[in-house]
Amino acid sequence: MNRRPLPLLSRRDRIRIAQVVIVTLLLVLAVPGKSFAGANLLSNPGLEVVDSTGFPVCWEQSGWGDSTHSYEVTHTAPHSGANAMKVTVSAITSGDRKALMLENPSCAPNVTPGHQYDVSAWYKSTTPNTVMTMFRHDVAQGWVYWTDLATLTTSTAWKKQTVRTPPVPANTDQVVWGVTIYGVGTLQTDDYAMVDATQAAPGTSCSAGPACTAGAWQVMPFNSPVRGIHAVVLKNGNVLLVAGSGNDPAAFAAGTFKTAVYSPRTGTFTAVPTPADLFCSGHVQLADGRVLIMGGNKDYPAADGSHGYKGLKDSYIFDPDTLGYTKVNDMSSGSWYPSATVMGNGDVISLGGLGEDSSGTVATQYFDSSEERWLSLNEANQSWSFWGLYPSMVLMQDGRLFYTGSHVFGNGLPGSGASIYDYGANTITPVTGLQNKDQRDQSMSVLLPPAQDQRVLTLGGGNIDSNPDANRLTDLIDLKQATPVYQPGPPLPGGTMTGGVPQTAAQGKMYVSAVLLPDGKVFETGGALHNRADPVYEASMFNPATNTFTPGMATDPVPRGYHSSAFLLPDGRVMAVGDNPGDGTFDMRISVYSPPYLFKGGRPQILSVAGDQWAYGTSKQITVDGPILKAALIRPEAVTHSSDPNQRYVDLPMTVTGTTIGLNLTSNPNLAPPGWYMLYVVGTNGVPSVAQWVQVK
Ligand SMILES: [Cu+2]
Repeated sequence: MNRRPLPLLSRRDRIRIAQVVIVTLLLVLAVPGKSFAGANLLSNPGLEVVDSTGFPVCWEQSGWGDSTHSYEVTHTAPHSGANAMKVTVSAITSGDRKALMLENPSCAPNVTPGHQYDVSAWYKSTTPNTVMTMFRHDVAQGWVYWTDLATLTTSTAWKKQTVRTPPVPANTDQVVWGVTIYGVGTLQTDDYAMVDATQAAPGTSCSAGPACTAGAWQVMPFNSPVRGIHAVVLKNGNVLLVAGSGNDPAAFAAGTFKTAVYSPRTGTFTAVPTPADLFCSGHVQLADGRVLIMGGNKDYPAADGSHGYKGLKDSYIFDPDTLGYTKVNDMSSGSWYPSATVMGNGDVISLGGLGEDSSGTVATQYFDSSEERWLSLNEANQSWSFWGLYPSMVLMQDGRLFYTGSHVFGNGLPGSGASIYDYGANTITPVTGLQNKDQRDQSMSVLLPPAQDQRVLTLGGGNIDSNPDANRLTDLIDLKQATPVYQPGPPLPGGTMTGGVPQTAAQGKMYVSAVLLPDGKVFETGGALHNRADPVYEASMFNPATNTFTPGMATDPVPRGYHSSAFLLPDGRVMAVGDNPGDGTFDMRISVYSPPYLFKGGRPQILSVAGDQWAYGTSKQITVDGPILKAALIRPEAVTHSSDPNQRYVDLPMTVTGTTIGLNLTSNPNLAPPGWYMLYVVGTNGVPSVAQWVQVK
């Protein structure tokens, strides 16, 4: 039974000859140490959960060469539980057979470069021709052979083999390992374990050292080929990075506009021909997962000062399947820095930005998703209001839009700086309570998890015109109230400036990134103290259940100020791109954050989902490999300039029957606008699964 293609066979083949030598060396070098009380990082370590074919979940049969062999999940005298794995080779002329962990993001344990791990398995073997073998996932090369660890001597009784790995090489994020048999005989295994052996942490559930509480960043060993100003997570897990001219007037003059699609699992990029200068456009995923892109840069400011930035009317749909842009009709007004919010019916409302003549766009621009076109001015309700640049417009459960006060460039809107816009009734109602509304430039607003609670958090901000120290303000609002009013939230934790200089008590940050995580917390990261200057190194975790920040999360080693973004990847990590300081340079580095939950144990496995289409108000059955705490849908991000008004986390109440779970989707499309979502479950150890993609419709 081939459970997946085995692209590594040739590589494994090549290293076969060297194995005996390596094993001998490692047996000398790798002294098994005492194991600490750290979490077992493996999924299904006891082989107790099997899939529909009866084979253990997260394990696979592999190997190469010419042999007569069989795999069996045996129930006869396993080391513990009901299952052990038995590999029998009855004749062999070349090659080997392996029982190996699955090389996928869900099953492969996450590791930290530089750390060592104690790996162990219980076994019985009738042949000494056996070896524990390890592969690693290199962020630039994919899965590659890493090392052999230890032979398993013959034993008729259950015996435990423990070996400590060498330090994990740089640029590694996951490993898999297993046992190989390359002689005639029978090898049984059971009760695998893998524990971070780097930090002694007796009595805790995590032994990964500081990463247990702070998480950890990795800077990729390659750069983005484009200036990562706009980032959209696509329905296939890849990331659309749009630069257009990338804030480079020379590129604009040359007509050089760039887009790349990044594949996080392979570290590869695909260049996409870009039809217009989509620099500072708006973007949002449509119900079918294609990306609607609107506006962009018609011109840079004139050298003689006769005009400022001008907005394009152009609009395109990017298709993740064909990697192409298709033009749709023009918007009614030019849009440089427009917002884009998807509505419960799948239509899109775009507000704000600068028009073709550099003046503020006052039109409400409405994209009809069924006709796939922008309505003309008089087909859409018009309030003729200027909403500023990238106004954060969050869809409320009753279909109105909450303007959070988060915006880009300069002062907030006149009045209280926040409001509720009812498109249908064509009314705008002021919302009070936003603190210091004229210093919330490039703050960030998020609809807190779960969307059902209808609470918004707005974080930080500054003002590029008056250029004060950015602030630590946060504001919370409960949109379920009849007359919602912002209340002051806890201050953003203080960070450090360049050189490790601590911020003063009054200093905060603008260019904030806030990312909803599968466990229902909000990771906030990045930022700077001043206009395109003075990066702030600070990251924290906001818990919506307690309205508190946990300070001291690991900070991105790369400055992330103007034109930076951070967003959730399907595997539960956070990716950050961009930084465009005042000297005009652009930081092309990519960093990826592993939250603390990735160090606390094996990941829960979503074994099956009853189809990827999901109608409102219905329950979807999934099966999992063990008890889970909760389940949620997260809308993939489409972020730029600290602005992603569509980011949301939709709680899925569960009907639990053992490991079969009915997930109940809201009947209100305003809580979960149609589109592709990432479905996560969270295990009892607080560790989230890798996402499964489902389409809500
Ligand atoms: Cu910009």
